[in-house]
Amino acid sequence: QFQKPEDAIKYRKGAFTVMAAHFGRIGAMAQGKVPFDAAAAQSNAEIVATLSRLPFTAFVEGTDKGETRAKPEIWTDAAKFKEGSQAMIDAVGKLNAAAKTGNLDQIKAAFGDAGKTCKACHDNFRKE
Ligand code: ASC
Repeated sequence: QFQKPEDAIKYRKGAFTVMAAHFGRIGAMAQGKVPFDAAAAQSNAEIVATLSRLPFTAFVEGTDKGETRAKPEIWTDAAKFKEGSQAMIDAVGKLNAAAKTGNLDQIKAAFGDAGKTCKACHDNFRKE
């Protein structure tokens, strides 16, 4: 699937970068930094939900060296990493469902929950 370890690293970082950009656009609305736009929230949440499924195929063994902050625990504690990644995928799925309702309070709540699942993996599996 990936020719070289660097390709896998680039791929997953790219997916996370684009996901963070779109997640952040919802966050800006959730935090009142930009006016709420239900259609924009919906479109951003859909992108986040799709992207959330991509990076984890690229945590191939041997890709903890080079331009990455991935901790070895990703591979030594793979079950916990998998659980954390699934929690994030589920949470952004709920954010996507909330965005479809167009209800800002629901979006705010789901955004907060999703952010916690991002942070949990960063705390456990990402170097400073
Ligand atoms: C973001 C983003 C993350 C998460 C995380 C939540 O907007 O880019 O990585 O939220 O900061 O704690």
